[in-house]
Formats: sequence, structure tokens, C-alpha cells
Amino acid sequence: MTFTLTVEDRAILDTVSEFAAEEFAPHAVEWDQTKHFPVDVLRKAAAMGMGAVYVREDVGGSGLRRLDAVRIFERLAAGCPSMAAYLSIHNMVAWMIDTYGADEQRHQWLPKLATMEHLGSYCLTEPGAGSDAAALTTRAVRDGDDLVLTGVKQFISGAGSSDVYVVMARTGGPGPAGITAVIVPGDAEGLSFGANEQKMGWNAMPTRQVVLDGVRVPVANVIGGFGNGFRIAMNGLNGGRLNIAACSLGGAQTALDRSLEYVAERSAFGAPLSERETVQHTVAEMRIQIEAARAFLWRAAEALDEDASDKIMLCAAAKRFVTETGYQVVDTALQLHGGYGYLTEYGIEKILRDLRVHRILEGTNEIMRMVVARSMIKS
Ligand code: FAD
Ligand code: 2MC
Repeated sequence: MTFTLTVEDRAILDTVSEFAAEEFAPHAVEWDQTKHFPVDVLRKAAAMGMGAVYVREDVGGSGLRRLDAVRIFERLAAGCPSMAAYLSIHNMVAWMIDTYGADEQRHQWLPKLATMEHLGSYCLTEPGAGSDAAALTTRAVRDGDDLVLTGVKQFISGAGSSDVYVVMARTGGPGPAGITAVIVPGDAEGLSFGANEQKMGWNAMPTRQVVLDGVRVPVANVIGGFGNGFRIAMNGLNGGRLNIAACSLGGAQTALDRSLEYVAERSAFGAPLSERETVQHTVAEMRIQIEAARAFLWRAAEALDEDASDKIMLCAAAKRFVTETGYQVVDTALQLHGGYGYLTEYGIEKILRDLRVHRILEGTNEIMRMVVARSMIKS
């Protein structure tokens, strides 16, 4: 493992940071307030290779590693955590098709996902099955050369705007082995969406129910064969969990950077806040937390790249650690800003609201602890 970035790594990351600073950061608060999903800006990100970061190049992907991806998502999140997070989900969908799809499916779906002419959504959670994802009840019943899907998916990011829905549905008996991953196009008959949920954060992207009412798709839309859907969904989430953690890290880094500017400018008791030793120790601690989180995240990303035997545990552990560390750093930044941190125009409270949900989605942090515990304690 090397923590030293090559000249090429630096060039890529500088370009991503420039993009996030120019295209995300100036609009992030407004998008949050107006609940605007900036698809045009996402397509600009895709034109730079961020629509399919770790998808193979023959279908328009960038062919990069997970280690590159977490660095890229951190830089994107420095401009807007929620837009970086949507890009992460879209990338997870594209990766699942690239990795488990047949060549024909890869060529059918991925070129437009890579450019983000088509957006992707990942549909696992249901109203009655969140953490216990293997209890899902959406059914896909075979009818000749078709599958007919019926059920409701809950909290689906990008729903209503997406063109490609990867739906985990039950084609067999109970439990993980009865689940199959199916591609449902956004214009399929019988597909509809709930209202856009009112949320604490992540307001720049829609979160809606996906309702499947007798949706008919060809059996050819099954990814990776019948009964493999749970494994595919979980493998998608390993990388997703790292990317969500990277989004927390990017938000935390921005909050620290803004805090450093703020404490240098703001005076109290006759001197800039930055001259107070307690303030200096506070920003030092923020930096220490960020460095530790970043090192852990890169370690887990490399384990995923190398298909290490402990990759599932490391992805879960890093997700738990980095999302909670990132949240705490942003909370400290808000405190350093005093009352101004609580105001929308300073942008810190928006980062805090965005990062709060990273402790819940892509597997709650309680489930991450369960995954880590299971890797050590066999029952
Ligand atoms: P529950 O599973 O009901 O959990 C409730 C509480 O119980 C949690 O604290 C949980 O940690 C705890 N708990 C549950 N089981 C255990 C246990 N065994 N031990 C200890 N504690 C436990 N899902 C998708 O499929 N696609 C998406 O795009 C998507 N986007 C989302 C966007 C947003 C904004 C949100 C809020 C959610 C999104 N989700 C998505 C769903 C998300 O993954 C789930 O909310 C999450 O997995 C938790 O499920 P749940 O909400 O049903 O909570
Ligand atoms: N990677 C690869 N395989 C995995 C895996 C992972 N992370 N987690 C489980 N599996 C495999 C596991 O090895 C087993 O395979 P096999 O049958 O070959 O041995 C199979 O999947 C079943 O696993 P378990 O026996 O552990 O199943 P169980 O139901 O007991 O627990 C649990 C599974 C709780 C770990 C899983 O349901 C889970 O991760 N829940 C959290 C749900 C979640 O993360 N939702 C996120 C939704 S997406 C989202 O929020 C977005 C914003 C996009």
C-alpha cells in the first residue's frame, strides 16, 4: 500500500477538485433549498469520466480502481456531498451491470449510463425490509420469456428521474438465495413513483418509492442469473459503502477548511480565535480525525481492489468509522462558527444535514458493526 499519489493521480484529483469547486460548491446550498436535481451538471461530471469510474473502458467506463474512486468521491463531496453521493449510487448500478451482466447487456445499458444520458437507481430497500434486506418481498414471476414484477421499493435515490432501475426481486423461496437482480427501464408500463420525500438533507436529489405493478420485462434483463441477486446487491454495496464514506470525508474536509478561514478572521476578546490554544487544539483534532479516516478508507479500498479475504469486513468497518468521524468533524466546525454555523448561508449546517444520513443508508452503522462482529464471532 502506498499513500503517495503519482503525478497522474494528482492531475486527476486536481481536475476533480476544480470541477467540484466550480460546478458544485457555488450552487450546493441553493440546490438544497430548492430541491433541484442538477442533471445537466451531473452529465458534465460524466463527460469527465465520473459516470462510470470503475467500469471497463470498452463500454465507456474510466477503468479506474476503487482506491481512485474513493479519492475522486472525496473531492467531489468537497463541493457537494449529496451530489457526490448520487454519483456514487449511479456508479454502483453501472458497476453491477458491468461486473455481472452478459456482454450483450453491458453493451446495451452501459454506454448511456457512462455518459449519464441515462441515470441509474439501486432498488433494494422495501417498506418492510430495510436492514434485513434478504426479507424483501417484491416478486418477479416468470411468464414465458418475460418476468412480471410486483412490489414496492422504499427510499429510492434518483427515483422518477432515473432511466435504469436495478431491482432486487424474489424469484425463488425465502432468504437471500431466492433473490434475483433485474434491470427495469424507467419507461416500463406499470412502473410509478411515490411523492418526493421531505428530508433532513440530501435535498438535491429525489428520494421516492418505486412502485412496480405488474411490470413486464424480458428475462434477458436478469443480471448474473436467477438466485444471485442478493450476492450481487451486497457486492455492489461493498464499494458503495466506501464511496459514501468518501462523501463524508469530503464534507468534513470542506468544513475544516472553512473553519480555518473563519477562526483566522473572527476576533473575540481582542484577538483572532485562531490565536486561542483551545481553538488550535480543536482544529488539530479535526485534522487528526480526517487523516485517520482517510488512511482507513484507502486501506479498505485497496482491500476491495485486491479482492482480499477480509474486504467485506473492512468495507463495513471503514464505512462505520469514516461516516461517524466525518459527522463529528462537521459538528465541531459548526460549533467553531458559533451562531453563524447555524445559518444556512454559511453552508456548514447543510453539510451536517447531508452527512447525517450516511450513518443510516447503504447499511446502518449498527449493521456495519454486526458485519464486523460476524467476521470474528461465528455463531
Ligand atoms: P430498519 O432496518 O428498520 O432499522 C431501524 C433501526 O434498527 C436502525 O437504527 C438499525 O440500525 C436498527 N437495527 C436493525 N436491525 C438491527 C440489528 N440486527 N441489530 C441492531 N440494530 C438493528 N435504499 C435503497 O435500496 N436504494 C436507495 O437508493 C436508497 N436511498 C436512500 C436514501 C435516503 C435519503 C434514505 C434515508 C434511505 C435510503 N435507502 C435506500 C434505504 C436505506 O438503505 C435504509 O433506510 C437503511 O438500510 C435502513 O433500513 P430501515 O430504514 O428500514 O431501518
Ligand atoms: N458482500 C458480499 N457478499 C455478502 C455481503 C457483502 N457485503 N454481505 C452478505 N453477503 C453474502 C453472504 O456471504 C451470504 O452468502 P452465502 O449464502 O454464499 O454464504 C449471503 O450474502 C447472505 O448473507 P447473510 O447470511 O449474512 O445474510 P443475512 O440476511 O443474515 O444478513 C446483511 C445480511 C444484514 C449483512 C445484509 O442484509 C445487509 O447488509 N443489510 C443492510 C442493507 C443495506 O445495506 N441496504 C442498503 C440499501 S442501498 C442504499 O441505502 C443507498 C443509498 C443506495
